[in-house]
Amino acid sequence: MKYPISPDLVAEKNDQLTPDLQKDYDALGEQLERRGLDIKALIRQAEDFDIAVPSWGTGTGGTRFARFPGEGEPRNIFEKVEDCAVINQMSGCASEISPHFPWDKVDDFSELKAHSSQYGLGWSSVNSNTFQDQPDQECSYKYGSLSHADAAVREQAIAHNLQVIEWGKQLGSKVITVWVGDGSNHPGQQHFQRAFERYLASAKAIYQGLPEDWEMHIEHKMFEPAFYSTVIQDWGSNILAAMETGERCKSLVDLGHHAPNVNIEMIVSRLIQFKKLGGFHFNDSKYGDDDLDSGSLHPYQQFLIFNELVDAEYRKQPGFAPAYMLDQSHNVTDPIESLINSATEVQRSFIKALLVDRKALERYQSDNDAIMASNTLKAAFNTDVSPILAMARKNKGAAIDSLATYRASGYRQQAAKARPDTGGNRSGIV
Ligand code: LRH
Ligand code: MN
Repeated sequence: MKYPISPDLVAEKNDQLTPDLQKDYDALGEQLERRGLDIKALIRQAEDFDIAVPSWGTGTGGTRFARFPGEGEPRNIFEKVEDCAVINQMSGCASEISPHFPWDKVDDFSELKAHSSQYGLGWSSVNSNTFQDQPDQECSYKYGSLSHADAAVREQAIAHNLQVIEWGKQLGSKVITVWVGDGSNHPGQQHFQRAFERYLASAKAIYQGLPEDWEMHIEHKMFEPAFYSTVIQDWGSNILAAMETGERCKSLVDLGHHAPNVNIEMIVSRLIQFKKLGGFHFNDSKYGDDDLDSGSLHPYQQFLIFNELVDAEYRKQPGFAPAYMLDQSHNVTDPIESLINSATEVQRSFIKALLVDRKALERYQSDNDAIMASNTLKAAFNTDVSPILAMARKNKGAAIDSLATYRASGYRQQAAKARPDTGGNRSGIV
């Protein structure tokens, strides 16, 4: 196994922090035992938790106004893999990469697979892109792709998705995520039903090419790049499309793709109930699709989402196996630091949700005891599970204090020397 940061440095830093961690861990263990919870079982769950990292999140992101590249930007998917290896080595819970095509296209996928394997990294969902025109493209996606009025454009978009599946098979992926920006900017510009019918026909054509052991995840989004209507605008259009397309076609929930204050945890509950929850793009937002760091603004909402997910596991909900992934844009932070932080913050929401006394909650719910039901969730959320997360990292050879160890490694400064900015590398989303 190859490590981008010296394991000796990680061990040296961990040795300094272990005595205090052990004290905090033992104290939490005693507290949880009094609540009928076994900290050993919780740490195993923390060690098993994993979330995929978006390849496109490793470069500095920007907005339509500007992008301010950081030092040592990854210039290609091979360097993005190295940065993802750092995120996994420091966080201990990010062992898969989600690529985006054609941004991450290579000539030799076996070479890329070998490159990732040496770091112990795998490949999760592959993402297609029919929201940008490529230089050598026949038809433009200006007026849409899978729902375009012109059959030739739809055929081109379908062919691209089938090609992405072929590339994904070479990397060992088992899921394709399909997000399209199709929609309209003017009332009357698009016939809602005909556009949706064209989309459904295209989705079925992609599903026809889906290997038996794969899933297809449809991602909804309220607006942008379309600003009046979007063909897959909300979970309603999404679940209808997933139900129409096929059993292994499911809905993906990107947290930032909803209007402010939408009850996302209830959407998750509905998708679980109808076996149509494919997975998540975790991030946070205050206004639009801000793609900010997960749990940085609404940690209680993220906890409530995991409360639904843990409840489904607790009830042994059939067909429940959602894929977890981050989807963020890092405009003012070191992307590696934000992704380490965010992976851990999503892991934190999961472990806190495991602390919920579900028997008591069920009782309070049937007794309509709202305050005690709410307090039962708050008791879990207000528990500081940091010692469990840190001990899980230590046990996996990751860093007890991930950001301090990453900064002490000087990895970013070394990357800056190794990756001279040719001004051309535009790895983040703009
Ligand atoms: C759309 C989206 C989608 C990706 C893109 C990079 O906003 O969330 O998941 O394809 O970001
Ligand atoms: Mn997304």
